Amino acid sequence: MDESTSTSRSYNFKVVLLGEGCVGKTSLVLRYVEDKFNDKHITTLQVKNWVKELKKILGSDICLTIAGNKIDLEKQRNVSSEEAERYAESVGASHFQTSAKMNRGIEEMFLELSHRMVDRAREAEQQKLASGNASNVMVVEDDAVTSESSGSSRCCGSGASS
Ligand SMILES: Nc1nc2c(ncn2[C@@H]2O[C@H](COP(=O)(O)OP(=O)(O)O)[C@@H](O)[C@H]2O)c(=O)[nH]1
Ligand SMILES: [Mg+2]
Repeated sequence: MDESTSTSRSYNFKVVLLGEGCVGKTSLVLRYVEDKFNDKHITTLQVKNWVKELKKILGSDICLTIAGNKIDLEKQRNVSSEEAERYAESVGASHFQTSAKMNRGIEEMFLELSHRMVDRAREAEQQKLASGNASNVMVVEDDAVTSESSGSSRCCGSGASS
């Protein structure tokens, strides 16, 4: 069987968890990867406007999931699930309610995310094949040196003029 159509094909994806400090990012990963929960907090960087930033850097070629964590603390809820749902939809993200402490929603969240990432990777492969691009050909642009020193004229202008 052709490797690209085989179901045993494996992919590697990078998953980034963003959010304010103390929301439970580390706890979600710890629960998912090691099935553990720790009450102690390990400080990590605060990230503001994260969806905007992420899209600015990576474009729209990303799979977004929003986790409303700590649902075991429902009484202290700050954002209604309707509001969270609406926001998620507006940025094209999936939305899950989770609890790293009680182990709720985490398996489902990462599974759904994995499915979307694999689907997207397959689509990208199909498009590549359809457009006739050989996937093992890498295009290297080498005009960076000339454009660096010549200011406004980008190419062909730095040598002798005829
Ligand atoms: N009650 C409750 N506490 C949680 C949950 N997830 C994380 N925490 C606690 O929230 C604090 C911050 O968690 P942490 O994973 O370090 O947050 P991070 O800064 O986003 O990585 C820690 O004290 C965790 O024990 C949860 O689902 N429920
Ligand atoms: Mg952390």
